[in-house]
Amino acid sequence: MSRKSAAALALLALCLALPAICSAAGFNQSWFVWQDPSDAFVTRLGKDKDLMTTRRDTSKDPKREAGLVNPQRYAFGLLQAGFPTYLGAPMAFTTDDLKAGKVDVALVGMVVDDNGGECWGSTCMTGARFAANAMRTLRDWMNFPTQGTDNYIGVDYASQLTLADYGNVGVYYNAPERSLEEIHKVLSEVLDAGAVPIGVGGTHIQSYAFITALAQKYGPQNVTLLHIDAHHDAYLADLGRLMHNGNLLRVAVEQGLVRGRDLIQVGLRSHVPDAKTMAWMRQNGIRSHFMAEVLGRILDELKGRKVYITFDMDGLDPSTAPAVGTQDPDGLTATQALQLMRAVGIQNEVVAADFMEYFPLLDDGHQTTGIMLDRLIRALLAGIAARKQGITDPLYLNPERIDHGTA
Ligand SMILES: *[C@@H]1O[C@H](CO)[C@@H](O)[C@H](O)[C@H]1NC(C)=O
Ligand SMILES: *[C@@H]1O[C@H](CO)[C@@H](O)[C@H](O)[C@H]1NC(C)=O
Ligand SMILES: [Mn+2]
Repeated sequence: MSRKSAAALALLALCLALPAICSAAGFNQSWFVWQDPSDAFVTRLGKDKDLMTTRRDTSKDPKREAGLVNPQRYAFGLLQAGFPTYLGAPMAFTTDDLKAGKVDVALVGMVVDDNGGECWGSTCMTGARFAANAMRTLRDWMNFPTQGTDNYIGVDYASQLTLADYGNVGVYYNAPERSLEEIHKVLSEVLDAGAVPIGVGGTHIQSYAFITALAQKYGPQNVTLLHIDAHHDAYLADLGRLMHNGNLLRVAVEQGLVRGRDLIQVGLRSHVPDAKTMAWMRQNGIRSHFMAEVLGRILDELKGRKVYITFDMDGLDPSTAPAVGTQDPDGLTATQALQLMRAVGIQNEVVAADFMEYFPLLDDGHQTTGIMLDRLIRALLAGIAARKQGITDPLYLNPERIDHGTA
């Protein structure tokens, strides 16, 4: 069998298994690079290969109208009571729920971790899979879901935006790349409803599924990536994997999903990239902002673009975010990162975001990193809400919050 007809057969098989993917306009099978049928990794999958992602039979569930389901018992909605959801948000289970609920932002848990204890599914550090649920049960007594007012721009995002918790995405054992197909599907459900997905996790490899889902919705190379990270994640080395959390952006550029010049990186530092990788990054026009010039030109570069923010928590300084797999000193401060989230939310149409590589098992007793992650999401929501209210200056400060309200 020729390679071409083998690929066509594989596509046919995939369409039979996942018709939603193949019927979707704008989807290109070759984005899923790991599905090369000549690769033993793919053909080794047994008859139960889709068990982890087969959807539950809901035909016997009580009938209900599509819409949001609020699992909170108490009006004040303190997160430690009732049932844990992101920011105390109501739950949605399907695209129809998101549509009927007119949801602006859907939070999605990303539970793919290190590859069963091997290195390079994520870092050699395991535990990022716990981030998705840990953020629902954060011990943070300032974390009132009913009081979502940003302290800089004075916008009450809790009343301006309709949020939903869209649950976690399924995961395959020992096959993180396969999990990306399911993540792609779930994110597409959110995007189809016109909502902005915000992912919480989890290994950074999962952001590749954000990129494919956005390419399906907006066309490839039509969304700008704002990538906040200590590391460039464009490693030339595959390390024996088709994809890992250090090379996903190189694969995305190579597959034509993102143009190098639409990849804007912030916070790079550490002992990488090496000269060869740096040359590849320059050839592809990637705009990398090292800590040496952070925040200087980023807002200008982003002007007028549709933006997907992918935030690796190790972009922050370890004193701000100790619970990451790959600590690197000299990172973004809390103030810099929160200002960036607010400003981009105001200036740009943010079409997706994720906050990745949080390792709750490595966090301190105060959950310093988890609380930081929570505040990053809130700052972004405040920016999005401010934009909705008509605020246009990315560096806007509410006059009531400065100069004793006399400004
Ligand atoms: C990119 O977006 C523009 C404007 O929405 C659209 O006209 C164009 O077809 C898109 N490109 C692709 C490759 O889909
Ligand atoms: C699908 O993507 C590949 C690269 O990943 C590209 O070579 C090919 O032209 C694309 N096909 C279509 C129909 O867009
Ligand atoms: Mn990363």
